[in-house]
Amino acid sequence: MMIPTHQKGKNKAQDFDDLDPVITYRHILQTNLGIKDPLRVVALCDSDAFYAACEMVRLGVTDKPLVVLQWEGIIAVNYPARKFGISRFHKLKDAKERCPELMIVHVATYKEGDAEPGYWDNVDSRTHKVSLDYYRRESSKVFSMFKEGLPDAEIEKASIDEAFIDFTKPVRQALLQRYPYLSQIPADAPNGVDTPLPPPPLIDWGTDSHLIPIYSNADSESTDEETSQSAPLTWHDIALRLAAEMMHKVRVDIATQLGYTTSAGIARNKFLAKLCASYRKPYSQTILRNQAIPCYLKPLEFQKIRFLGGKLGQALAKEYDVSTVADLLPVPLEEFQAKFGESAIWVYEILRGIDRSEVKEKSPVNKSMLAAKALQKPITKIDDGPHWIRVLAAELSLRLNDARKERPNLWPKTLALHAGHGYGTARSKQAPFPFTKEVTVNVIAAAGGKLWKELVGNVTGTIKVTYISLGFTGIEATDASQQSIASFLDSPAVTGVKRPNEEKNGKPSKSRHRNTQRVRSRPSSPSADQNTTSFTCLECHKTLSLSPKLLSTSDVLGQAYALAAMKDEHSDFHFAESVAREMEPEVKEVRGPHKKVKTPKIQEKEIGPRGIEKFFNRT
Ligand code: TTP
Ligand code: CA
Ligand code: CA
Repeated sequence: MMIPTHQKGKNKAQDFDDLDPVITYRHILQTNLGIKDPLRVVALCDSDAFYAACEMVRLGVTDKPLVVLQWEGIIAVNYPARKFGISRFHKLKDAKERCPELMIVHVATYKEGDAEPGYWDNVDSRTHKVSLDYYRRESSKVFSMFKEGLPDAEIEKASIDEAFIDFTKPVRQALLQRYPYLSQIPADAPNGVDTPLPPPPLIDWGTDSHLIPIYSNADSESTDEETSQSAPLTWHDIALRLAAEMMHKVRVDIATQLGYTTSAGIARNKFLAKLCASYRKPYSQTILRNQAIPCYLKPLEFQKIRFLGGKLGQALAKEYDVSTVADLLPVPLEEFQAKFGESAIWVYEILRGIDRSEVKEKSPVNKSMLAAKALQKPITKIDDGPHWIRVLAAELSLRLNDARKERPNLWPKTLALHAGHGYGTARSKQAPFPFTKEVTVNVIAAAGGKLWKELVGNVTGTIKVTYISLGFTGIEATDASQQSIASFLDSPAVTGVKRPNEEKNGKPSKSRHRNTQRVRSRPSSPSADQNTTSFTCLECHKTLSLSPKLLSTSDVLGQAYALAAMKDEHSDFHFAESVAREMEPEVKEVRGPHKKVKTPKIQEKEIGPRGIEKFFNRT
């Protein structure tokens, strides 16, 4: 381990000094302490081999080795197949060699003429488009079971197969119910409500969870987990235990009712919960007690921590010539900030297991939906556009109608068509979406077809389109009176369709498509999961694309990895930015990856390249 000499003697930074905070009656009786709550408990629950598990449920397979393919690349491997040493990084040929009886399922795809995606024998990326709709639906089912099973918890869907669950509220209720004496401040309590709680009772950690060892010499494989836990119990430990019981019950219910096994991590914050969720996959849950945090974090290679992967992790490794969290602990905060900018405080804190982000339920309505396709075989004739528009329309129709099952009055304001060559500026057209009762493939394809004509109709000479997307924006719930307008408008006798919102604004649109306009940027959209060469960030709506050099190769898997790495790095940027925003008022002007904040030139010069952000891919 190489520690710069000038840091010797500055060991204060190594302290994990808040692992056993004093917990008083105020802490148990007050309910709005937020992230400062010493009884805070957060879990991350992730589905095991999710796409593979979805396919197993669909096909009624229970324990056969199975992988899910997207074109030539393996994107999910079930646990029976992992026993053969197969991973996502293998070529299909190698995977088959390792396990000749391997079941191989290609993800569903859309092809023209079908309103629903399907599973076909011969899929071709030149004519088909990947559909993740089935996985999205199964994901919603799992998510609904979290919500039903844990009505008092705050739940944040973090990705297609994982969710953060803030157990603080239900755990507090359970604590007061199980230990009712906690709600009575004793008459002789010296500091009233600020008196520490009495010592906690002894508890049995049970058998439903693994426990991360507290001592580094405890070999967790061979040592009885209970004996590696001999640190005095705290009320926070009891809170973790109660959360573990609730988490376990929901996980068992999900496995029994839906057939999906999940793994969960339970700890004091989101970062730590996520970090320990995969401790013993599959179908397991893990508790990280506060006392176990240092022992768990210190030996970790910091570049494997999601937030410290990518260029920032590389820069840290290079700067200090070290690899583990423990190696970086002696670096004082001031030094991180001098080298990497003010917002480097989050690096300093993450290394100590501190994460101040909240579990926040996201809005149930996705404001936009995008169906996109990168075309290996470019569209060169205007007449070839409608094929892809129908394919994209089928996906949009399915997704909107899925969303409408939950909220029947959802309505998209606008339909936008983007077509581009490579990943330069896309040409776009958008128009108010016609107000019809049923949003069928035909309705969308007709509206999209019209946009296509407007976009390319007057182009003379050849066209070359390698990227095409169709998207809804401004999806909102209309109210009941607007719905009756919808059914009125739906009648074929009605022409000159008006949209309720436009009526409210007193500016009825003259015709469905008259106010189409050129827009230069890609649409605001959720991440275009299916696109294998670029993605649009959910948060900043920026589209990031693979380099033309990589795109010109036929290394589909290499492209997939590069794209995954780019996504990770980009979301790390947002993480850094959000932490900086939450904690450091003076670094509020840290630029997002999408917008430039004008700063006086002189200041820019003084600051130089702006801190941490230079370590993130921004295009
Ligand atoms: P993960 O949760 O990363 O992996 P997993 O669920 O397959 O396996 P594990 O048991 O280790 O959690 O991803 C969830 C799904 O997302 C996965 O089943 C397939 C999809 N996915 C991709 O399509 N491409 C990728 O690069 C990754 C990482 C996942
Ligand atoms: Ca998973
Ligand atoms: Ca996951």
